[in-house]
Amino acid sequence: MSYEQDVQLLVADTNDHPPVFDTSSGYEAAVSENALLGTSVAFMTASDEDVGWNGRVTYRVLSPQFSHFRIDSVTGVL
Ligand SMILES: [Ca+2]
Repeated sequence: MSYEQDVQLLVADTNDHPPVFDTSSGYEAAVSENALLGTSVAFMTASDEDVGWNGRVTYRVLSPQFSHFRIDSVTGVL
């Protein structure tokens, strides 16, 4: 007795690529001491070769020394 069954396999992407920042233009920025609160001073951009959720890039400021800055988690505008 034998039996055959077709099976579909879904190969899902794994999170095996880290985000890579585009530093070709650098991230140096200067801001005037008289700048208004909320002034944009830099734009960060990174890409991730993974697809879907694993390729999603969000931005956060982690260093306490930059606690006066806020970054848009989606756009990367600092
Ligand atoms: Ca990734």
